[in-house]
Amino acid sequence: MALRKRLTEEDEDQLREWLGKPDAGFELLFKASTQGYNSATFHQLCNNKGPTVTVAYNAIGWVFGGYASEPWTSRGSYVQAPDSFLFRLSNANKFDPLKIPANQYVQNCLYDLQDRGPVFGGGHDFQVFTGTYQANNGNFINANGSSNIGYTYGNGMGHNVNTFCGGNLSYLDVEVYSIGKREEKEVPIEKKMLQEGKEWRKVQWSDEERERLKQQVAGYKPQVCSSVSQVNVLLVGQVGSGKSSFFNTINSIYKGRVSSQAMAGSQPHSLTTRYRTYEVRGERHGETLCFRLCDTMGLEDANTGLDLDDLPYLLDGNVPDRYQFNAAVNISPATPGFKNMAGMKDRTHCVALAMDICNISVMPQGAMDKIKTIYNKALKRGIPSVVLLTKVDKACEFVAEDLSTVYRSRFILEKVKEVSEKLGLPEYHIFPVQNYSKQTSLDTQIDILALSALTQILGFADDYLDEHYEALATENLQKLNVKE
Ligand SMILES: Nc1nc2c(ncn2[C@@H]2O[C@H](COP(=O)(O)OP(=O)(O)OP(=O)(O)O)[C@@H](O)[C@H]2O)c(=O)[nH]1
Ligand SMILES: [Mg+2]
Repeated sequence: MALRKRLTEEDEDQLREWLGKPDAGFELLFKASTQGYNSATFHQLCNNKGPTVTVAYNAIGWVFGGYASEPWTSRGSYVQAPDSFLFRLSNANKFDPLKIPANQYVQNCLYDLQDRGPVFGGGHDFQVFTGTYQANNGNFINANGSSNIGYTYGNGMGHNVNTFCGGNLSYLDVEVYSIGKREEKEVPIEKKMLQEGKEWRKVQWSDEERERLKQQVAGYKPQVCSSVSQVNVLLVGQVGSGKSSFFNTINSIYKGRVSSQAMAGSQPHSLTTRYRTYEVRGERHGETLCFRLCDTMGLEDANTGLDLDDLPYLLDGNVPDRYQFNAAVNISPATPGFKNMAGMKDRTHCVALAMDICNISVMPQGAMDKIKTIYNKALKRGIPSVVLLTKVDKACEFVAEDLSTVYRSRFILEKVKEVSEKLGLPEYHIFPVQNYSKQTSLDTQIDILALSALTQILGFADDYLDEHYEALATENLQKLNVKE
């Protein structure tokens, strides 16, 4: 069974620095908490392995130990190893790391006896343990360790058992590492970034750009026909994918504060149970902007959630605002408020499929199939679809810290490609976004990303109107109503 290292990456870096070996790797040879505080086992596993590092972890969270520049071999004597040193690594008290060199009686640097664990120094400056104690598996153990700094190590430097290990030799663990070549670790894709300047989409991250996009969206008017004064964007997607939050994000931008008009939150079942056709008011004159964001109940795996049989009516604009979704009864012309005479102005002009970026790869096939079905139903009507890839802040640490790195993230790029492939949707219809979720004030970068997505959505809605100009002119919608 592979032993699990307790030594942190940060502490390894510190040891590399002290050793002057940036390429040093630390291979765990012996771990007392699982193999026992057993001197014979220590020698069996650590003898003749070259220089070693012994690291102790005590009951008050201090990490300390010694570097043996010569190998252990059970010589039965002291060993001259002047490059050896004792050390204290970062610890619970956040002291600076400390290196205590061998500066006196260097012929006594190591005491290499078969019936003792590692012993450093002629005064037994640090005797890690002696004899045999059982494995303590995460409990603390007093294994007869002792420390008497200042004989071989740190002579005249003022160090003692308190500065070395907080005066505590009750161990959580003791580990011994050999020093080899550092393994090239595979960097997980979540941490891979493209170089600056190599973004896969170009965005200007400035207040001016936010303002420009904001004005562009506020000034948007459907191009083709005066009968459509607002385009309808249908938000659909799995429960919790961020549909309502996307509306809240756009609404916040124009309200000038983080707003939560649409209920958003994490629940096993959809928090949104009513169909809502949200409008957004412009900041300056309070005029209604020329789009509606139509929020729906979330898709679920089983027979709950949005029923795909209701979808044609949503696409065709038959469903009244505030319609209460009902798992037991599908929408039909008998539904109260059903808009029988739905015209071009009522229809969906663009479908926005909200998908949580962290779920893409683990999404059950059934859920992906539902999204595909929605996309295909829209496609049959000629309605364009986009994907809002939400929660990008949860996908990568560096994106969480600085959203302007979103187009340098390989992980996000990979997800865009994955979604594009799974749905058969071009990549330029897929928009990574971060919705307001925990922020209390507006954020330029969040706004730029959301507004960029929205300007594209409005453009696609215009394309749809352009394409169906003829039907629009005659309101001959019959051929557009596929009802499937
Ligand atoms: N960190 C983060 N959280 C988000 C983001 N978008 C949404 N959330 C959170 O995810 C949860 C679900 O968001 P909602 O907007 O309610 O999702 P929904 O798709 O409307 O869900 P239902 O109405 O239940 O189907 C909420 O707790 C949001 O705050 C995002 O981009 N980043
Ligand atoms: Mg919702």
